[in-house]
Amino acid sequence: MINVGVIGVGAIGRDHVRRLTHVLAGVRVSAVTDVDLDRAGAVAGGVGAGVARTGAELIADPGVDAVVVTSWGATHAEYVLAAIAAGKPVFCEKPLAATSADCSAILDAEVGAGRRFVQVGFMRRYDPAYRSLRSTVAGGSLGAPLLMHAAHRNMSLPAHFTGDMLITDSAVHEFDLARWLFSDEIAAVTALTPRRNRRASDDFPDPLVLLVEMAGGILVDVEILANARFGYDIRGEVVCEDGTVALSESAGVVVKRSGSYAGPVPTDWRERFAEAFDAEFRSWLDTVAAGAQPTGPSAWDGYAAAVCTDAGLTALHSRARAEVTLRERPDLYKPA
Ligand code: NAI
Ligand code: ISE
Repeated sequence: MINVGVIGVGAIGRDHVRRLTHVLAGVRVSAVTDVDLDRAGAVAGGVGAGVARTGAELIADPGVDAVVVTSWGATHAEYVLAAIAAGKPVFCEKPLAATSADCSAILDAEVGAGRRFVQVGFMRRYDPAYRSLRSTVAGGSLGAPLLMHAAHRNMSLPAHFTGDMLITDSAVHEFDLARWLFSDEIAAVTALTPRRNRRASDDFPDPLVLLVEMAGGILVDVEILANARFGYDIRGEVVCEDGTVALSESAGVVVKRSGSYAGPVPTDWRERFAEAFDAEFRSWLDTVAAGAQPTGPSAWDGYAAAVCTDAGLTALHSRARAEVTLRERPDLYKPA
């Protein structure tokens, strides 16, 4: 039985506690913490876990074999570094850290330790539809990929969500996806702000369009829409020389009646990516149980995505194309 400690039990922290308790086998949540200790107590009480007063205390707890970090992005680096220092596997929700400099410090810590401890929560890599999209492109039957059209539409976002978070918290998924889908790095990012949604405040760039240039020449356009209202709508279509491949409408039934057809649209990431979240944790827990290094998205992937979000912020604020320059990839993160 793997004993997991969870730091930060807000929206996704609670969902992962549920998953670790009721969905996945061979694991239990042994400790939780949150800056809101009442919230930590309520969650811990529901699953028979202990409450740690701080993240540091939870990481040091000998009853915690592995750590899940689901607090706010700006707090991730501190906990991930502490877990590496304690020699414990750590699953960190995206973004790995708030800046590429913080991510770089995490790379240095793993390189110093001589092994990987970190898996980053880029769960879309485990989504069956995205996996099929990727294998179709890689299979080559459609010819070389040229373009990708992507849309990331949230029904609404929490009140504390800032304009910058549309890049650091939302578009970070597309940056990782583009790198993974095309096995290529991102070279530059440009940000465009079309007519503002009437539901957005003056300084909130909703919608936002990012033009993402891959090093190999593929161009990815990403629509970020914060107030879609009708549902959580994640779209992706890759245009290749001899055809296209796209994510289909959500799984489920389609009803045809009176000359029209309709089907369900998910309401949020919990629903749309439930299978992907389960699969990413299965994969992570398998490596934890085996005492092996994680095989999922690495600290390098978290770092590369953060360099892209840094560039996206520069592009948004300067209204200029921002280039992406990565540090040299340490051997630890080179493909075997
Ligand atoms: P939230 O605001 O609902 O929950 C965050 C929790 O962390 C709160 O309970 C807060 O009190 C706690 N917290 C904040 N700072 C802390 C600290 N220093 N130590 C301990 N606890 C602390 O936020 P949400 O939506 O759950 O997001 C958390 C993280 O998960 C973010 O990094 C976000 O980007 C990521 N996320 C990932 C998703 C995905 O699709 N992979 C979906 C939603 C969130
Ligand atoms: C949230 O943090 C997530 O990661 C969701 O997957 C994303 O759709 C949303 O925009 C973010 O705020």
